[in-house]
Amino acid sequence: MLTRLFTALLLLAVPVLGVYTFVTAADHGWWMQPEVSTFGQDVDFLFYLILGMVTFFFVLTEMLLFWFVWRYSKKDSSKAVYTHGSHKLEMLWTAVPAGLLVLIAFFQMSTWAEMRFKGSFPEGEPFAHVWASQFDWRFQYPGADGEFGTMDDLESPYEFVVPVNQPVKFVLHSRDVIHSFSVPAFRLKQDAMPGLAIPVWFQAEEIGEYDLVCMELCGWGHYKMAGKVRVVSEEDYRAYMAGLQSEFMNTGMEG
Ligand SMILES: [Cu+2]
Repeated sequence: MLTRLFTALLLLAVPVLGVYTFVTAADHGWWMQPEVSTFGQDVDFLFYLILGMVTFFFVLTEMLLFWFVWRYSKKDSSKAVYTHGSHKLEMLWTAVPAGLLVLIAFFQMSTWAEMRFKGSFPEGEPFAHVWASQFDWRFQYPGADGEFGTMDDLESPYEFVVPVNQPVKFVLHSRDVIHSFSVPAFRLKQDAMPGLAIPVWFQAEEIGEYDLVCMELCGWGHYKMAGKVRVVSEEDYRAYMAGLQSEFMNTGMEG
């Protein structure tokens, strides 16, 4: 009986501690970084919607487990009911998750369209090509002629510099295996696939430095495949490009 009581209390502790950790996570710095992109709020809304559903059913099932173990922890002469299943119950627990999935599918449509549909992409040439390889990120800019694949292309490793409040479209590539370009503060994640050129876009709304991490286990050095996205003012962006340009020219002359 004691073990059953202990088990019951343990089952009670799991949801209580789970919810407590969730509620106090932000105070401990365990929560998500604040979002700073135009679609960040929409992604967060979907995240909280799904988290709410999951939390509800998690707490409900844990409480039921607790209640049954507690209720039947006494040793008495009552007999358990033997059942071959219930058609009604099976219908119910198929229909409810199916309904919830349809609900999620409905709510996510506009966000998905905004982030991934071709029609939502900013017009014009891409801003940069981003190359992932074991184990770094390289950012290729078009240089003074505004065209990619020419002699004056500029390249910088690890640091992606973009202007604030402007849509930034880039093309994502991989030189070897599957990587994933992820900037948590932008709520943006896209796999880089060898052989594919994948267009991606975002618009950052706050000046600052944000972590860029590889979100696909890509080999022994995956953990250090980190970079920065530096969001700067229009002026600073131009100055950065000019700096990159002169660095490129100088290296050319000395080399
Ligand atoms: Cu990687």
